[in-house]
Amino acid sequence: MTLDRSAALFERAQRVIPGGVNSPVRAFRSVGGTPRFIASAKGSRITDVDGNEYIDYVGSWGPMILGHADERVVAAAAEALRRGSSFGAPTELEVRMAERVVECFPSLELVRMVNSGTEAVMSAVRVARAYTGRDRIIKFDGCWHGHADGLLVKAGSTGLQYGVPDSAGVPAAYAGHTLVARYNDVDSVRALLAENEGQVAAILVEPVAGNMGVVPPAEGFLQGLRKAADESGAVLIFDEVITGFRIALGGAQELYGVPADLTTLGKIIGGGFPVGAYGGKREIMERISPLGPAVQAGTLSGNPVAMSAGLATLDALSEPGLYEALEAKAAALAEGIGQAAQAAGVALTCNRVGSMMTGFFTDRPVANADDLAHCDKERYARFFHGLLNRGVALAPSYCEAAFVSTAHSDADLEATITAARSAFTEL
Ligand code: KE4
Repeated sequence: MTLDRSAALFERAQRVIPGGVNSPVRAFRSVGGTPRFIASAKGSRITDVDGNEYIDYVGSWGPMILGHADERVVAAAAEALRRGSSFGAPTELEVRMAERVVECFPSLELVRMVNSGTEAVMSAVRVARAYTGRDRIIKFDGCWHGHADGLLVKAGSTGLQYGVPDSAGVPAAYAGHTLVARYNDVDSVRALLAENEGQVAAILVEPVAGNMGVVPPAEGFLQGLRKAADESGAVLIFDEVITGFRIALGGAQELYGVPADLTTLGKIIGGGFPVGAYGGKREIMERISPLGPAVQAGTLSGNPVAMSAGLATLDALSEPGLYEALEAKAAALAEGIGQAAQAAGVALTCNRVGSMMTGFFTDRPVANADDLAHCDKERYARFFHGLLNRGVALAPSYCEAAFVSTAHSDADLEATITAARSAFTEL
């Protein structure tokens, strides 16, 4: 496998882009080696600039649930583009997107489009503070909600993998309003609520964590957060940027039957274009301008091309039986990789919810960020490269998710399991 062009591009990139990448995880720093510069992608496959092809389980970190360059999405985006890429004025497409989101998420009465998941969560936190008149928020160790200042506290994903869960450049005054609880531990939330009585504006959670690797909610965890929020007057915010339309059409709220007060979305609803959204109860969302005093705005919010690509994606996801088929594929993959690890005598814990999953190199459960301490990160890095060299692309970080798309064929899954079987023998 030659990597000459990726290596040369990475060299060039580092002269003009911090770390040579526009998002840190892409730099391969936590797994080592040469980041692959991608030339194109189609279906379940991506091809790098040296012509190497990979079965892709990064899926652009979640958006590509239909696989890459899905014809329906390409056609919709191209058609929108021909009518003009951006107007800075309302369009019917935004109304249709909002209606679809509200239809799929019964807890949402009003929804606002923005341009990233970061912007969605930042805005949701602001409106929760405006609604409650309170300043503090509770987040969970290992959860990532994008890079808004106050959320870079014990942050997962980029925070975890680069050992900076508390980012430089964030004034203590901002971070000081952020309280950190332990995932899957409602008592840790109740303790913070008691210590900060009447001061907590929101409990913010990934209802299925995807940024400390995949960590499902323990039995009763989400229900416990719902009860704690109701009793304390805090707004319950489900960050469904990953899980929204990923694990069910109605996300984690559909799967677990626990409604949030505010929900954030992103990734899939843009079909691969920049997007985010936040929404929830009318009485809360009416605090946002132009109705209320909480300000939020965006030049490209509700962009017609992103809306078209997103709507085409959501149309395709509404196909009866689609999520059941996706579940079966992901379950088969997880089962096959688990068996391959066992056959090679490799300790592997696989956490999976629907078509998002993570294999942790440990023989113990992984139920919160503390549990990552007993996971072998170096082994993950070796496994990552073992698969990459065999034409399979996982996330270049132990604390991210792998995503199965509707475009992954049974042959792709078989090839992946075969590659894993071989890679496990070299760990
Ligand atoms: P963006 O600002 O990257 O669109 O979304 C931020 C965000 C918010 N909430 C959750 C639950 C998220 O997972 C994310 C972003 N996810 C990461 C991967 N874990 C994006 C990849 C990256 O940072 O390059």
